[in-house]
Amino acid sequence: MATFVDHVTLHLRAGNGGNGCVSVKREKFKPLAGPDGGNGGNGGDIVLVADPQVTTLLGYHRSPHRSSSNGGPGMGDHRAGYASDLMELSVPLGTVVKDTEGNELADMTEPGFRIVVAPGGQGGLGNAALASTKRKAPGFALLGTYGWEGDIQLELKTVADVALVGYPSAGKSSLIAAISAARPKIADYPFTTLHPNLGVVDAGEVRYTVADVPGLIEGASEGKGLGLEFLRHVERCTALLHILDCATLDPDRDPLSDLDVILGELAAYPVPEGQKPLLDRPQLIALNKIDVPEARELADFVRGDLEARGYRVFEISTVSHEGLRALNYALAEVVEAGRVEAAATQAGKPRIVIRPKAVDDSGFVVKVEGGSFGNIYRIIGTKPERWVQQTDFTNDEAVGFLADRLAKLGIENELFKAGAIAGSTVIIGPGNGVVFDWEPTLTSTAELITAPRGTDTRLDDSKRRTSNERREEYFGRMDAKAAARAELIREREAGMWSTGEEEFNGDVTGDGSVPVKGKKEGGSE
Ligand SMILES: Nc1nc2c(ncn2[C@@H]2O[C@H](COP(=O)(O)OP(=O)(O)OP(=O)(O)O)[C@@H](O)[C@H]2O)c(=O)[nH]1
Ligand SMILES: [Mg+2]
Repeated sequence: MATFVDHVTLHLRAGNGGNGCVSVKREKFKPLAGPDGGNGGNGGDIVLVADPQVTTLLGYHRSPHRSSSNGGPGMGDHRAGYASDLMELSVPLGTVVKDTEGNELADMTEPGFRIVVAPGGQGGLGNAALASTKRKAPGFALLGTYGWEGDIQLELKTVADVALVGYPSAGKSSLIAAISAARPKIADYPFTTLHPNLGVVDAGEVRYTVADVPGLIEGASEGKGLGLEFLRHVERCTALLHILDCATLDPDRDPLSDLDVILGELAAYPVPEGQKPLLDRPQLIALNKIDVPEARELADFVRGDLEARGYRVFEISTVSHEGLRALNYALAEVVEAGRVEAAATQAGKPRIVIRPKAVDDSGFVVKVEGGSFGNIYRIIGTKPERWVQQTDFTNDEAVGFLADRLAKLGIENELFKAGAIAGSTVIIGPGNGVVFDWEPTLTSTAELITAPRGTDTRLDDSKRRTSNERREEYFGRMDAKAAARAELIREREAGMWSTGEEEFNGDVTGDGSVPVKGKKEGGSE
């Protein structure tokens, strides 16, 4: 049995960038004639391309691991490394690309549509490219970065104009075989069709596609029979054609109740956002098997009822081919009308101009995490993480270059603000990342307190009192003194002090009513 695959998880690994080269040009009389190490080549991207020639995801089902090649390393004498070719994976039209969380990345409905699903790594700069007026002979080069590695999901949704729906053995596959060149399996047992079949029909000027999906039964929305799973393939159709079996031997079934059951199941199918629900699309009815005399009678009998419900009804036989022509032309008409409507809505829509947004990878955040040996400061950001990947940690010059780059980005300031001190643990990147003991390069106090330029926070909170404050303070002190003296005098009068008149020489400024013998009288301090 041919396998039908409409769902694949691809495991991708894009190529890594090549390392830059450290090299010094040597000539006979110029042993150190300047740096000439070339750049590493970029790793290959992995690109999905919508290709009308491809009809199945089977190849990806059988070999889901795909990887593009790495970039070559740079070489001496300014030779750049090999830049890897991108890898193109052709997928059928109608493939929906999702990430592992199920977020839609792209809908490949246009032939030739391309999407980079796994970007390759960047090649590292060689020492020739790193040379500048200040650093004339760099003794280091940058390493290549890693290519993207991960999983994506591909989901195939057939693109057809008309979808045939109905009970098993109603004659859907027979109809597609009768009106198109498709040759699906036909047999008199239910669920002959296990996957959708596509047929192309020519009706005069109009050419349209018809999809036959596995039969539906009552409870399909709860997973009975083959369930509603395959309705995914009719999501994009313009019109539905109900095939009703008028020659069924089952005494409990008749075309009208069959139709109601199918309508109920279709109503339960959730279409993706932004698309018309299945039952809002044009629907036609074909009463099949009228080559059988009883079936023709039954068809004539129910026709009126169906027409009264507003359907266009066709009596057909896929065996004798009766009524097929009229049905073909009617379907062509509906499809054509649908195309005109779609074109009109497209024309009415503002034209979408896609301007690639500048990728803002300049930002970074410092996160403070508690650890058993004090706080850990984690730096998350595209640039710092990439720079760390590009650094050869066995080369001190390269490490110094990294430190300069990080400081220039403002990471030191942010670390100060977050409360880091010399010796704090700093990690760049998620997970274990790269761990440093931080040695700040900033030294002056003014920088330490990170005040804006032209200000010094040390001067801000001045402790000098105003003269008013001083005066009040002075009077307050005097009042307190007077109160204390008055208290003492009262206590003495109350006889708490036996003698001590001689020792008490102070002035009375309190209530002053008690004459006290002393050396000075009425004087002030
Ligand atoms: N007499 C008669 N038999 C028909 C007609 N159309 C289909 N059949 C028979 O009905 C049976 C089922 O036909 P299929 O085309 O396989 O039905 P289907 O709707 O595709 O069924 P599933 O794939 O199981 O959902 C076959 O034995 C056909 O020969 C018709 O117009 N007249
Ligand atoms: Mg079938």
